[in-house]
Formats: sequence, C-alpha cells, structure tokens
Amino acid sequence: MEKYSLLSLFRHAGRHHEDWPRAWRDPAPKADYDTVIVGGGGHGLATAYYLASKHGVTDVAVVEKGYLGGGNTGRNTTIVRSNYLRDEAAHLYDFSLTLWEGLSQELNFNVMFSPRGVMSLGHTLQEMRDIERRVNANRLNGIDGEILTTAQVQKRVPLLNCSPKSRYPVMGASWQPRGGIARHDAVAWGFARAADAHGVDILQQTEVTGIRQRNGAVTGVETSRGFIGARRVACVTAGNSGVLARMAGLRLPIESRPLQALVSEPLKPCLDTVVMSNAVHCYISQADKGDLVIGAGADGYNGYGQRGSFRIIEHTLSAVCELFPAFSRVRMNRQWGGIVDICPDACPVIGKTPVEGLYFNCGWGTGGFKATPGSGYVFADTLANERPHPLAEPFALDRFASGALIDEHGAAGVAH
Ligand code: FAD
Ligand code: PYC
Repeated sequence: MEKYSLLSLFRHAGRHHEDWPRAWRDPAPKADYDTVIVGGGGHGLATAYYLASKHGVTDVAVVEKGYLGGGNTGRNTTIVRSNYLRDEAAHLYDFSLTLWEGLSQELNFNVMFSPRGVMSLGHTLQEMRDIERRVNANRLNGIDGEILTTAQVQKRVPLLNCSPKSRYPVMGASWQPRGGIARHDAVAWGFARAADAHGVDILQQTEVTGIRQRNGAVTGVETSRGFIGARRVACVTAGNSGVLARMAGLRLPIESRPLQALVSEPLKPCLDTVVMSNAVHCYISQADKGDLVIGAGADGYNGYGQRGSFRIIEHTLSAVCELFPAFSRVRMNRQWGGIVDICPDACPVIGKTPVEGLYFNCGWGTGGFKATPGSGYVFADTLANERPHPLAEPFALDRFASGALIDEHGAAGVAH
C-alpha cells in the first residue's frame, strides 16, 4: 500500500486526482470462507478488522449489497457519547468511546473524531431529575458527566435561546465533555482499508438473498454472485436484520423504521458543541466544513423507504428555530433517511442465534454509530471464541425470553 507523504500528495495533485491507488482490493468471491460477515457498514467492517487484527482470523469476507457505508453508517448525524443509564450499556458504550479516542492512530486513517462535548438540554423539572440521575449513574461508572445550569449552558452556546419566556425554557443540561462527532464514512473507509490489509475480502455490490443451513447449522449464503460457503455467518445489517433473520427462519424482536437527517448550507463557525433536546426535539452540531447537521424523531411506523416523512422534517426544523432563532433563515441543502432497527428496550442484540454458526449484531437503533468500534471489537471476540465477550453478554438474544431487558429509551438520542 502506498504511503501518503507530502511528496506523494503533491504528485497526486499534479495528476488532477487521477490514478489514486485503491484503498482496498476488489476481489472475486472465493467458494468459501471461515467467516462471512453480511453488511459492509461500520459495524461489519469493524468486526472484520478486529477478527483479523486481534484474533488472526483472516479467512473472512464482508458481503455488502451496495457500497461501503451506504447504510446507516453514512446516513447518521455522527454523535458519539457514552452517557447511558444502565451499567451494561454504559460499560459497552464507554468502551467504544475509549476506542474512538485512539481510532485514527489505530487505523492510520483520520476518522476526524472531534471530542467537542455533547449537551442534552433539560426543559422541565422531571427532565432535570432524569439528567441528575443519569449523570450520577455515569459518574459511578467512571464516565465523565456534569450538570450545567442555564447560565452555564448559555455561556457555552451563546446562540441558544435560553429565554425564560420560551415555550420550553432551558432549565439546565447534562454535559459529557469526551463526547463529540466523527466523520461517518471515514470510519467505514478506515476499517475497510485496515481489514483489507489483513487479507479480508470486501465484496461490494453483492446481495445476500438466502442463508443455507444443514442439520441446524449454517453452511453459507446465497448471493447475487452465487453461493458462498461459510462455517460462520455474522449478520450486521442494521435496518435489514429482520429480512436476514427471516432468510434463516428466525424472527427478531425488532422494528425497522425510517429516521432522517438534514444538512444546511455551510456557515461560518458558530456552534462548537453538540446540542440535543428531547422535549423540543432536535439534535444539532456543526460539521467541520460548516454545515449544520440536524436530526430528530423516527417515523412512527415501520418502513424501508430511506426518506422519512415530511411531517418529521417540519417538526425538526421548527424545533431548531425555537432553540436557535438565529438559524431561521438558514437554507437546508440535503435531506435523507436511514432504516433503524429498534429493539423493545432500545438496546442491541449481539451474539449467537438458535442456528449453529449464525450470529447477529443488530438492534442499535438510532444510536449505534457511537458504538461502531466497540461493537466490532466485542463481536469479533464473541465470534472468534464462540462465547460472548463479557461486555456483550447482557445483550444476548435470549434476554427477550428471560425478561432481562436493559431499558435505555431515556438515553437514546431520539424519542421513540
Ligand atoms: P449500516 O451502516 O446500515 O450497515 C449495514 C449494511 O448492511 C448496509 O450497508 C446494507 O447495505 C447492508 N445490507 C443489508 N442487507 C443486506 C443484504 N441482504 N446483503 C448484503 N448486505 C446487506 N447513531 C449514533 O450513535 N449517533 C448518531 O448521531 C446517530 N444518528 C443517526 C441519524 C440517522 C438519520 C440514522 C438513520 C441513524 C443514526 N444513528 C446514530 C444510528 C447509526 O447510524 C446506526 O446505529 C449505525 O450506523 C449502524 O451501523 P451498521 O454498520 O450496523 O449498519
Ligand atoms: O444516539 O446520540 C445518539 C443520537 C443522536 C441522534 C441520533 N442518535
């Protein structure tokens, strides 16, 4: 792989950005692999990378029906934080946050992780009580968190409307300084390049259409490019997980719904942190190139259209204008949707299924981007050792039979 020195950058610039070396190979599928990972989003690629780099399992293919990061990985609002309420979730997400902190170095690829802090506003007495409970629980788990007064919020975010006369006055906020944002598609590219360098085959434009089994054990996947045999199949397909499960004769406790986001025209730097409000209901940050990155609620019904309904955009933008009157004349450039996979307790499913050799990592819903490195790490460990990684253990599928649910609806960035 070519090293990017200053000299090579000049050389490429002189060639008008032509003939760049490939960041990963484009191999033909082999007849079989030890492990097939279905889904070339951040979680699938991270799983492949950690399988190869930490466990020496390199006979791996990542099978992606479209292009890398074309699912939720490239569609999210890039918020990274770990301020979850329950111990199980807090430990998992905070482990992921520690991986984010060294990820650019680990992958030798700039994922532009920017720990600019994440602020969740409280607008009612009850919300402030919930914030206090969550911040205290976080601190007990060694996770950074502070409670801000209205004056402290206003100082950090001067453009925010903190008037006591507003519909939902800002009564304070929780603040996680280590949280922030990252460049979402760079995360997919960084993991892809690093996994490929370890010998993982990345097969784009290859759709899995069936999961083959014999005597209760998986034997491989049917794809749009023919059958690919595998001893282990790991489905990391976010909003399409229910479809993949059905191919194996399983039903997951998951609802798949559109969640949408928007970006504005670029503005001069004016918002240097992430602001979330579940009551007025929007979340907003400013990307490094100046666009406001905005999102809000998921559609209230299941669907696979990567658009989302107009009602939600109207609601989101009215929330932005209420919180930031100065943005009322900013034009929106683009809008899109992604299909999120939501479990009844707003927590993921990580681990094996009743079909031997068939694993799922899904159900990250509206909040899995921040989990990308941690999810890949613990899932790779689970696959390689054929037992759950300790951080993944509470998130096994059988919790829906045992009743050991981990309710994280309150910590989700999106009310649903
Ligand atoms: P994906 O990136 O969706 O990857 C799954 C891949 O599987 C896709 O590329 C898909 O094409 C592929 N696939 C599906 N079916 C098949 C098949 N049959 N054969 C082969 N390939 C298949 N999370 C946060 O933490 N912070 C946020 O700010 C945030 N904001 C969000 C905003 C929006 C609008 C959306 C939609 C989501 C948001 N999320 C956020 C959630 C986050 O994006 C996801 O939880 C996370 O990116 C899931 O990653 P993934 O790799 O599992 O899924
Ligand atoms: O989980 O932080 C989050 C989030 C923000 C927007 C969507 N999800």
